[in-house]
Amino acid sequence: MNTLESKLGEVDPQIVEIASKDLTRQQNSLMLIPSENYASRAVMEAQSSVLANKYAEGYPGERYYNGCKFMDETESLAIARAKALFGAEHVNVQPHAGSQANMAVYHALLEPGDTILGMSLSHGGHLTHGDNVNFSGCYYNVVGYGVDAKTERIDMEEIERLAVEHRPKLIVVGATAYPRHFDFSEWRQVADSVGAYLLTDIAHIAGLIAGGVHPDPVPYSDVVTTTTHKTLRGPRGAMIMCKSEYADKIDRAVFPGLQGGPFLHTIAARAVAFKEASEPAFKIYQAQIVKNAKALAARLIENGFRLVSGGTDNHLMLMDLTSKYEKLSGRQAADHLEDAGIIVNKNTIPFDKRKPRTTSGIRIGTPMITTRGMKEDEMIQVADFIAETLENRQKASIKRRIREKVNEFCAQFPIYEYLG
Ligand code: DSN
Repeated sequence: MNTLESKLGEVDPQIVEIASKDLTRQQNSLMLIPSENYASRAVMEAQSSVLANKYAEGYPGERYYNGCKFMDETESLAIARAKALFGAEHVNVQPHAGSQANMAVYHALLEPGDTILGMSLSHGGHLTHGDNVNFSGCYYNVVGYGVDAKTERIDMEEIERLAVEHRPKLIVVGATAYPRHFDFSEWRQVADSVGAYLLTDIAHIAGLIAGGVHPDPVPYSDVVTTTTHKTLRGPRGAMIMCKSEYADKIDRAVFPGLQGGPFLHTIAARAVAFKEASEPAFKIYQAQIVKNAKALAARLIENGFRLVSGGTDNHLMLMDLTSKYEKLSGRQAADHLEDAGIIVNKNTIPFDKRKPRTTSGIRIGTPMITTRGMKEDEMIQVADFIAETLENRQKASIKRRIREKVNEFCAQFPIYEYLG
């Protein structure tokens, strides 16, 4: 865990035991949730450092507390590294999570009741892109867009039509379950044609962008938000990047608009992650994530599964279960797979007939299995484990046997080495 492990074991053995059990689960499972990753030991050490002990409301050089010299150094370093990594004009590293980052952008640039155009949750968007159970759907007038029924890809002519019809003040591009690239220059053109702000939410693909294997939104967007713990492989947290002209508004929206004291220990850990992401090995890692996703997708298709849009360009894929097992829901499939040590999440597919708690699909991603060193050859085995489990989902003894095989397979790719 960290250098405090022995002390923690003395003070609170229950917490150590729970964390140790999860470490074992993480080692022995095929973790395929595309929004998760294994943060490095260096990231986790920074997170558990003494920087957690300080209030530092405000920004470097302008704090509301004394004693912030080293908080300023920490936050300035994180900002400088993020700017260099993404080529951003201005960066705010304080948002505690992705939802807060998006909320801050709306708070900075919109008035309640303004119109936003965002991807519907059921087609792959995020709750904060305007879903009606989220603050974004409550306080703003939301127009949702989805994918084309035939291609299951975003149709830019349809986006343009919606923009012209509804004149949004802000357009959100980004997704949590969209397996294809975004062409950000086209989104910029649409935003310009109606005078809208362009917000790009790269939470899922930030690592791919930093690694140069996904088109870069920064030159085209007014504001870019991201979490730091997905493909970027840092600690849980978020940040906002923007053009200089929005810097003051964004900063004031984060603090004092929405948050109080920043979490400097996680900001330190973000700085570590940005340093790791600027190293050549990170580019190789990101390229491998994509190669693995393509190999996994190809083998799942060979196993008779239909993937939304026919495949993937990024780190994730959406599997439509109805094509092979009409009665099997995403929820049931994810539970059966967990029985075999394979962790995915249920997910709606575009035009899903089932509800979000049930779903007809599962979402599968390669960031974690790539972190532990798996390559294209291993993707064949991973896809075959998934297929065999779903085919034998009612047979507990077969699922138990697959679980043992998954254990043995995972043992060849120890996460302990990566975690230090
Ligand atoms: N919850 C995240 C995901 O799993 O994609 C999005 O915030």
